[in-house]
Amino acid sequence: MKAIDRGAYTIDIIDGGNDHDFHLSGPGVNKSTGPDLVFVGAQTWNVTLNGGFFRFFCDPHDIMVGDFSVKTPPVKAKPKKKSKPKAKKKKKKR
Ligand SMILES: [Cu+2]
Repeated sequence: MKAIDRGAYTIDIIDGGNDHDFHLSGPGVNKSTGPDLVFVGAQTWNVTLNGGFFRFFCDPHDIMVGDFSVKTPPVKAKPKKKSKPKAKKKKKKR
C-alpha cells in the first residue's frame, strides 16, 4: 500500500461517468463527487489528511477501489525538563 506524508492536499478528480462517483473515506474525511452518481466533470478538493488508512472507491461498483495510508508521526515522549536554578544576576554596585 502506498503511504504518503500527512498534510494538506489538493485532489483533482475527473468523474467521467453518470453511473459512477469518486468517494474518499478515512479518518476525518468522507467525501464523494455526489451520492446521486449523475455528476460528470471535474472537481477539485482541498483535504487535510492527518494520518490513517484511506479508501477511495465508486459506491455502486465494488471493483473500482483503491487505498493508501497517511503516515502518522511517531509519538515522541516528551523529554523531562530538568529545572536548573538560574544563576542570579549580581547587582552591580555603583
Ligand atoms: Cu463505478
